[in-house]
Amino acid sequence: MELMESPGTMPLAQTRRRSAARILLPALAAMLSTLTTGPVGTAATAVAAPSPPAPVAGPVAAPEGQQKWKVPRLAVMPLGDSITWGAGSSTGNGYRIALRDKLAPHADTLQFVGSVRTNGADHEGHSGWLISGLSENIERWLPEAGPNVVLLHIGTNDMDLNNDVDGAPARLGRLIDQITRSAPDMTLLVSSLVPSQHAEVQRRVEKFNAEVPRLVAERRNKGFKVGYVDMSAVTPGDLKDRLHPNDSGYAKMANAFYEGLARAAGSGFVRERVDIKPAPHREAPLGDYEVDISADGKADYLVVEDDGSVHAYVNKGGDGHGTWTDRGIIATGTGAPGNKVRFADINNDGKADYLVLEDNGSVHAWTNNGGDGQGSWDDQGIIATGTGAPASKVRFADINGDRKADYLVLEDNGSVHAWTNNGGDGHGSWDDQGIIATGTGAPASKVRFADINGDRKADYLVLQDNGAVHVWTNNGGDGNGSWIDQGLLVTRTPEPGTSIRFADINGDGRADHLVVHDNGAIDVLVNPGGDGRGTWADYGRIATGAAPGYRVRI
Ligand SMILES: [Ca+2]
Ligand SMILES: [Ca+2]
Ligand SMILES: [Ca+2]
Ligand SMILES: [Ca+2]
Repeated sequence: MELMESPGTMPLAQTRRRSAARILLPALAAMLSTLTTGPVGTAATAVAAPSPPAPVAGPVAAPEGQQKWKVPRLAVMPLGDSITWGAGSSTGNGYRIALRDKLAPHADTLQFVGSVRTNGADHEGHSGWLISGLSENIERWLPEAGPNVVLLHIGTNDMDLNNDVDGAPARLGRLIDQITRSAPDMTLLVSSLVPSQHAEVQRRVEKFNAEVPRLVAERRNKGFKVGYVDMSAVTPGDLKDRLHPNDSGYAKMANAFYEGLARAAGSGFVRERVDIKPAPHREAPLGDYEVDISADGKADYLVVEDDGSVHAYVNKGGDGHGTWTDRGIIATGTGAPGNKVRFADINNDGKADYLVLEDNGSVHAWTNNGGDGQGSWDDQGIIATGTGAPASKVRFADINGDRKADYLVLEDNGSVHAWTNNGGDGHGSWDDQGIIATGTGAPASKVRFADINGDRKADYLVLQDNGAVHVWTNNGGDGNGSWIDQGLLVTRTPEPGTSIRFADINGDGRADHLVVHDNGAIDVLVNPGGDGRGTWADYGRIATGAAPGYRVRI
């Protein structure tokens, strides 16, 4: 009996918790080393709305428990940085648990939602993040989590790092606009920033805070359900360090968001269900080659998180063809973000290795000894210093059939410069083969490397707009045996929100045609063998999806 845990049936909680565990940056952790709990005073309830006037409660709200508002459903997304995460609070939950308890009597169903999972007080609080970091991710987080209320507190790191402080209000405005465009009926509460104990940072905070009510009012006047929440009840005495509230500060934040939400509900802002636009299509980084971690010749399904950690599902043939085996977390990450991670076998043991490709094209390798818990990873250090070409042009593929992935620089015009792998820097060097392909006129974004004819040498594939794949098999490459034009070998009608990849699913040594959907599901056409000219067999959906497609490597 095979494990029935296909990618589609696996919850993501484990990997997400792992992401959360890394959230405290060392610098922050150091700052938080001393406990400076302030007096827990009477929670202030200052709430100001620029317009319209508060219908439920005035500037001084009714005492807790006396507000009678009720909504059918609240799915609340706390959104921000380490202050939303809860750094500095004794529970690690910041304002979230207190707010959840206050809201519970007011909603038939109440959830806190977000990709950071913490015991029912889930959120999108990301330590150290700037306004721009939220902008890069919010259009993906919203449809994944499905909130009807977003609570936003962001900008502290921009202030602390003096990151274009003058431009910060405009960046906040753009973030607000992203949310309202994604979900016009969303209730969005934007708060001013809690203070800093650092005088210079506090000066920036005050300047930023002065702009927030205007940003909110402008959107409110256009009809969006955006409200302002004043955090001025939190004073420097409510901080545990120079940036983060202590428990009394977080209690005041909970009160302020509670009052803001009460006003929003009283205004009829809160919609039980809101339509959220699907996340925009996003492609996984290119450059992986033969992502087989188990050395059985079948490509495995890996999910790479932002922190570089890897969850593996080993391919037993795929759904309906042998299922997948959940290997759990096989790598915890190296500190490099997931978008710098690549997989390719650099040492000819059949197991894909963990590579960190820096922006300058240098490569740090950890060879695969089985992965965490099954033999670990061996740090090989820097195996390539780069060629001057940026990471965006670097692909890995075995072009000479020695089962060691080679280093390719693919120019925008499709030409390829290859360095064959002799062990890598400090392990036997690289051999410069010069330009091995001059390109076909198709841009680099359309080029894939995969072994179509099973001779172990990576072939040159070009995706056509109509879904056809043009194949040039590798006969050694230009100047070393040329390329053989095989014409169009496989065609599949293009679908929006998908990416096309090639991987050997059934272990016959020939790359198959994969459609990877934005939800991580995979449809496969299997290579008929020989020269690839037969009928590619439709295996249908071999994975139902364990993570967004751009996180999936296969
Ligand atoms: Ca495998
Ligand atoms: Ca290897
Ligand atoms: Ca090679
Ligand atoms: Ca080949």
